[in-house]
Amino acid sequence: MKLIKEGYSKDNIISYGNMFLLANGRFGYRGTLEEYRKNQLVNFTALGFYDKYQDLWREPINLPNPFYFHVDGGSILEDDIIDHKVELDIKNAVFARFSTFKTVKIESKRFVSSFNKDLLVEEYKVISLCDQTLNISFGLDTDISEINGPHYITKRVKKINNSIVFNGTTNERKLVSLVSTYRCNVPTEFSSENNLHLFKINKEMKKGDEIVVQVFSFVTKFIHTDKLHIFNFERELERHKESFNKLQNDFSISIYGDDEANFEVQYSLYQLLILIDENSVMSIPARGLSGQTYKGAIFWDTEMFILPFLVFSNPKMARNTLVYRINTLGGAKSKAKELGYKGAFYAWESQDDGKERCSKYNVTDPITNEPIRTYFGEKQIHISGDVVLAIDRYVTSTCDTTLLDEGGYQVIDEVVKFYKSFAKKLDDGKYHFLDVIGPDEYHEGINDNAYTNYLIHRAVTIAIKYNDFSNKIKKPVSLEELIEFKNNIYRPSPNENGIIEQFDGYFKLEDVSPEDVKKRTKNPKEYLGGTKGVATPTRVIKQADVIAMLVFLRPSSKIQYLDRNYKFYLPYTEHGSSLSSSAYSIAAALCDDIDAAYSLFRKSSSIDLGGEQKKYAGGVYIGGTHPASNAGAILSLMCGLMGMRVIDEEISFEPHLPDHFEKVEATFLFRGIKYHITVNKEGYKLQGE
Ligand code: IFM
Repeated sequence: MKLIKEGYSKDNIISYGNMFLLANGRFGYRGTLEEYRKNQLVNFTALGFYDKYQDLWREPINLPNPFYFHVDGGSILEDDIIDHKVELDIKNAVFARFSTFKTVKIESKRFVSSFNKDLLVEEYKVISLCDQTLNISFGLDTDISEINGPHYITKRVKKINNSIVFNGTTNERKLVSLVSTYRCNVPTEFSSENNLHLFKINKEMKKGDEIVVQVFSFVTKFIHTDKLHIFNFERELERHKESFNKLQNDFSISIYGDDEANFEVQYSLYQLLILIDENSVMSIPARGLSGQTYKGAIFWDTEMFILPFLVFSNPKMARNTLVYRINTLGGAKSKAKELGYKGAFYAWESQDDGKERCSKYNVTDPITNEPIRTYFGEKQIHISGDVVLAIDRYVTSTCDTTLLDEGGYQVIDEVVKFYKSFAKKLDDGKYHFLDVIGPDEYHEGINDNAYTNYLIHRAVTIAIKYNDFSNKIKKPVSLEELIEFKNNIYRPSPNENGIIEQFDGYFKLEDVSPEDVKKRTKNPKEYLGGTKGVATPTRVIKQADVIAMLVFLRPSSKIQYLDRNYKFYLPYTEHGSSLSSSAYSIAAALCDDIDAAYSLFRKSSSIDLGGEQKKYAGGVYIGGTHPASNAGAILSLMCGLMGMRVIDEEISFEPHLPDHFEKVEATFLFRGIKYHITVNKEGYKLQGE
């Protein structure tokens, strides 16, 4: 199955870079063409390898580009193109390019090895279309694309035989080494100039003659250039495919009767599978490995959207993302302490060490370029509860309780301790959570956000459930205290119309639609929320909030209000975050609003395929891929349209399929058993292996 785009337009350079992204959970290489440079956003991004330059945002580093090629008469940036096509084989994670110019034809194939995680491979072929003398150059481009760089204080390049060895030192004094070997079927000369370290060919060519270059680029300090001869293109390609295919063994999902939607789902799955590294000690950043956007940070996206997919498809990787939270507990405790609380307040934007990396000025005014003060890091306290919920989801879906002993329970305890120290017991004898931000980030500093308060109640319930597991560790909060806390957490109740108020005072805000609010902006990139945002005095919200609470937590005493809340909040929701549509799609399906469920599901599944996507938050570029939306699409299909429910460890389905779907088939893991499910409008058939 392939994603194919024909023709060339410079307007697509950035979006195709995301769309044709290759990655292997450790490194990402954007789907750019070989003649591109940093202005075309060539990014070879490393997961978990961050650097800070001066007082700019700390972000993941990019490596130099080993796949730079320039052919006289064969550059899409300089020469007229006759035919052009790019392809992504999404079952095998292989990128290919075919371009015909007047005098040459170019064909290339590239993969980021899923087998050998430090290896990236490319084959580049130039076919002469006439008799001519041809100039070709290829090699390493060390003029690296960086948002908040420069990240290298030294860049040393050495040519050894047919290899180029790069050694760089970052501002944080970390060493980066990349060894790239270039195998070519004709002799070359070498020279370095202006950050381009190039092998050069000047050759008389007859019509039909071919020049083939194979590049093996290895990220390491330890490989000796002598060892690079061990790589064989075909063998590495086979190993890579085999390894990538293995990731698809335990999970698949197919829609029959809607080829477009089915393709988008397979593509969403691709975007998720390229982020799997079963040996990782890191988690999955909000923009995956598509570059440096959002500081390469891990947000609640992973716990609330990606992890539910991972427990069904790759429990090992699901566990890794939680081990990452266990390993970064220290960062969460320091953050709580710095802000005057006890326990663990996880970073809103978390990197390798778990410290808060969310800037106090996360967006800018697109007209004046002035930074705008935001409070995401200080006030979005739901992040800690999201981690607890994910731990519980992992344990209940896999039966792997070892995670609790290996730090999981400690995380739960420290989170509860944090919430206890954050809570204010008011005159009504209830614990309130004041001055927070909920998933709808537009309204800052609000009191008693429904999502947050219900989530905290659930987190404490989880702490009580696992209390026995914590025998070996010192408990920061006793069982009696836990029970007292839980029983007295204030959770806003539905009003006389059955609507749960998103936060205290929300109903009093101006009743206006997102479309009308947007008409009040002076610039299309303007940030709608925060102190000065046009949405702030209104009911317009960025994304699912009460609906996220009802859909993700399904509180048994409130779920009967889903329908009324869905109808109430949907018209106020801007879906300004890519996370929103999948939560609403599930709600819509459960409320039998199938048309809306289907179109919101398609909004999630097409996010990285050129559909609508927000590229700016204020003046700050936030483009890239959207793994949480990719996972959200799969969840909307499973938990919304197919109506999957897990009650008391029993799986059941209540289909809400659109009329044109013949059936949906899926394979997934649950509690160590592999299931096959077929759902059609009449019902479902579930089989365990
Ligand atoms: O985590 C989200 C947040 O909910 C909305 N802004 C973008 C973040 C990263 O996807």
